Amino acid sequence: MKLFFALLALGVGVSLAEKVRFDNYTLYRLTPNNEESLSFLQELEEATDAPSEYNFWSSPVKVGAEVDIMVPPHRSRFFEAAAKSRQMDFQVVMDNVQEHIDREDIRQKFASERFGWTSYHTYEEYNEYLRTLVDRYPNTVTLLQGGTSYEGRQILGVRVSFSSSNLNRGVFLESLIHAREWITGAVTTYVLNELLTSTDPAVRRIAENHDWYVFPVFNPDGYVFTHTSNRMWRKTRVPYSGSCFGADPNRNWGHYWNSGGSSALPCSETYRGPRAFSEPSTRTMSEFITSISHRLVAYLSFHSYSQLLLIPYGYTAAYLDNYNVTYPLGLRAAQSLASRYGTQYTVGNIVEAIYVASGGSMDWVKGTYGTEIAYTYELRDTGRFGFILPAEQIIPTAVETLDSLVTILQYFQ
Ligand code: 0X9
Ligand code: ZN
Repeated sequence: MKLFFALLALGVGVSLAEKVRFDNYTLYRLTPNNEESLSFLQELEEATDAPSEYNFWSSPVKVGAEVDIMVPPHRSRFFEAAAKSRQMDFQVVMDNVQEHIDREDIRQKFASERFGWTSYHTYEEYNEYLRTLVDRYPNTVTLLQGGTSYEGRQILGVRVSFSSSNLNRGVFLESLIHAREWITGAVTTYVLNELLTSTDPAVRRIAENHDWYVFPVFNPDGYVFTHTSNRMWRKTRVPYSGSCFGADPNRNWGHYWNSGGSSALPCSETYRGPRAFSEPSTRTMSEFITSISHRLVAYLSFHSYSQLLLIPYGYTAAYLDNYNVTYPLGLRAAQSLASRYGTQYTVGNIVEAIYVASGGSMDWVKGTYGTEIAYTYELRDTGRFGFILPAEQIIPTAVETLDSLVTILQYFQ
């Protein structure tokens, strides 16, 4: 009861069981054209602590880089005027975000009973799916608990190994570390299914020559929250000061933690947390990764959206480690991806392709263990639907992504 009144007092505007709605919320795209516009947008982001306010789908981090911002109807006049007065051109990408969420909800309701890739799934459904794979392929699939979240949820994954001695080198697939990026868990589970069932010789080869570690829901508390309360939630759900919850689980890892591109403010979408590995989910998963690190040849992290294939590191623009191998290989992977349906990806170092972002999981894995292959995918699209990518795009997105994985892994047994 106390919590309920606390929420009311904070003007959060939702009862405990209700979902935040985004009726007539507009998604704008605009580009800060100078330092003044950039700091205006940054201040707006940092001042935002209620789900009914501005929601940054991407962060304003540099002059000249596009930003997508969802604006509530009672702020749109102010927002447009503020943009105009600073000579920032803006575009309306979506004029009623709730409509897109409703469409997604309807599809969920009518989705068939069986697990598949024509709709998105809940945390429980993903776990249930992993368990059925163990029953169906007992000699090949092993259920693993990689970690535990703040709210006590298991972070489940599977190992897929066709080698009786489990001596193949390991490939790790991470998704849904950012809760609202629903396409990512759909893609990694689709890939998992193909590893077990595909008859394509190229897929069979990469499937059987590696041991696979697939963890579809890295941030279970955040992901559950996107289904029960706020579709646009990104972070963990650890309570922090004021009325703010969650650190950004991709700013919380202990390799050059707090070295740019993360926020000290608990309300920010890129809050790095009070210290490295403050979040139970990142800490426990890092311990699990440590336990298998000597076997890993590849660590692949899946995000959305923007259609990018990103190379470490997020704290420096320097071309470190084996960039001279991973950059050309990344270009070839992007070519394979495009050859399926023409989807264009940009390949590059994180800092060059997007922005400084320190404390990411991939940086920690590569920086700590020297894993040869480390990429972060930013999957479809480039902003037409953003995080609310229609479910009919799940299979095409997954198919083209698998093409690129074949190209990458053919060369690293
Ligand atoms: O900002 C991020 O964490 C990722 N982009 S997103 O829009 N999905 O939030 C980029 C991750 C870059 N990777 C690392 N910094 N390791
Ligand atoms: Zn992300």
